[in-house]
Amino acid sequence: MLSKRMQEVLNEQVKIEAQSSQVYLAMASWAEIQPGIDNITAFFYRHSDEERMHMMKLIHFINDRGGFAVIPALVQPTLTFPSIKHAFNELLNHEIHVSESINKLVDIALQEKDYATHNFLQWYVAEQVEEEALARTLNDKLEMIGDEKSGLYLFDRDILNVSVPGGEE
Ligand code: OFO
Repeated sequence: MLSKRMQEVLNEQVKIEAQSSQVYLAMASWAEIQPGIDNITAFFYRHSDEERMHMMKLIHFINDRGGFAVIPALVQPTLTFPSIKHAFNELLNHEIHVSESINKLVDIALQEKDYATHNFLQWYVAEQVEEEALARTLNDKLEMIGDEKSGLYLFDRDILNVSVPGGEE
């Protein structure tokens, strides 16, 4: 059984994962109307889907443990970006913020001596390590490319084979 506090903070995480899904969905929609970046567009759509899955996993966990998962209202995400680089930079910053939030949850699970939730959260801890690493790599590549069109062409080609971490449930 979840404590009231644990339930509250897990529900806050439901909101963060839902918001992440919206943030990447907005990036995908913006990318879709930019010329020639179809694979970047697909990457953002995939990322949005993964975040929804992270939210669903939390919802089931809360309800399975005797709590009540609250479906949250969301904030409108950023809709347009000055460049692809800006969008990926926002993605990295967003993932850093999510990692901090997961770490706080882990702390609280330990304070509450809730070892089942602590165990459940380890999946998210590992997930955030991978997601941040991927976001950093992509940002580094974009930094190297600068404004070069040919570099962006190759970046878009290569991202086709990049899988977003944490796809499996
Ligand atoms: Fe939910 O993994 Fe990123 O944010």
